[in-house]
Amino acid sequence: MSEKDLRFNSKTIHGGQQPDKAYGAVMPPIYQTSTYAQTTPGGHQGFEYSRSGNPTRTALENSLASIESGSYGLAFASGLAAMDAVIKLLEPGDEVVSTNDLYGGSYRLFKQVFEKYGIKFHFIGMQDLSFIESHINEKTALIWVETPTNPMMNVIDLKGVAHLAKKHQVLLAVDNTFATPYLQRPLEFGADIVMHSATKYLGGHSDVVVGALVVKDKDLADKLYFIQNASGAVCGPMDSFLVLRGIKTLHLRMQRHCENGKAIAAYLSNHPKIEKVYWPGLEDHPNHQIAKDQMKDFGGMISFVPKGSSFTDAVKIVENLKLFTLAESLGGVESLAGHPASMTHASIPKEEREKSGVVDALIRLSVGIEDVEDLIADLDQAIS
Ligand code: P1T
Repeated sequence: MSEKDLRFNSKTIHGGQQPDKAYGAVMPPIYQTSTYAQTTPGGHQGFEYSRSGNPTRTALENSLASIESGSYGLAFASGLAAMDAVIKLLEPGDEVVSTNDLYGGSYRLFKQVFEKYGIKFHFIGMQDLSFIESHINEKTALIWVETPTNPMMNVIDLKGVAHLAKKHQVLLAVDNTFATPYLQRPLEFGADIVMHSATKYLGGHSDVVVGALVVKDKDLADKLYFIQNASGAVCGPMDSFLVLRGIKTLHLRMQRHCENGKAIAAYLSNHPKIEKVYWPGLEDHPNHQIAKDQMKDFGGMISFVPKGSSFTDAVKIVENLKLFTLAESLGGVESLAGHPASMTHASIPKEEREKSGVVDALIRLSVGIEDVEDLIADLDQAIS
């Protein structure tokens, strides 16, 4: 059976993988080496220096390409390092149209690092395709989409945006961290680049910081590989191994994240002390129909606002949680709670942040794969 014929769950385990050539190890060994012996200058077995390439990293990169329906994968030292490589494709004077609701660190990278090199970013709501199109001009080189967005859980029409990108001949990059390829595969909708913070669901165990890019086009892959090697923020062999191991159970974990997410979204929606729940699986979510069309299920990320709550009340709730750990990050097997305004999104100015709904009282949950009754009991005691 050719690998292309494999279904998604089989690809998480077998995609891009072969037993190791040396001893037939089923799991790619951790090639913890910086360099490789050469018989004559340039006479090596495919690897010469571990910034340029490492067999454990290659195994991860092949797996990433397979599960995202791409042809080429690139693994970086973090999600932000992967994004940094994408923006380095651009030239001074280029413009980027980006989602306005996105991870605070992504906003900080665009605004505080790359704007000073003459790249201009337009941060806009992406619910309306004609509004996106009105921000595309002859200088636009890239559309940057995060969907579902962090932390407001807006869902953006990937097929629609890919159509716009093709029409105007600009690149489309999609941060697929929240959805993972289990729920949606942006390259299948026409995106050019998929990006991940593999720190999250792909790794899945909160034990590693890694980033990833996947593309279909050879030229684009070559350009990104050049940047990866020239700038050097590569994923190390141990971290590559951990993410590979995580990917092998991605489908099982995601299934449970989605089931638990659904139960908790329903619990919060019916709670008299909760004002608003943001989860794309809820029928009253403004993008519920798009989510149904482009995602397999709705994921385990939920944001909510308690009724009449202030900054201090929201902080009190997250402090009262016992089974949910108060922490940055998401996507691990254990449930986490965060307060975006003071944590993950503190680097976005308050007025900017509040325009996209990230108010002081907002709480974000990364629902893990524990017994959901225990998670609900924990939320219950913390909210009351
Ligand atoms: O942390 P790093 O691996 O560098 O990835 C950055 C990143 C990029 N994109 C999205 C959608 C993200 O959520 C992140 C990291 N986010 C968190 C740490 C967080 O708690 O939201």
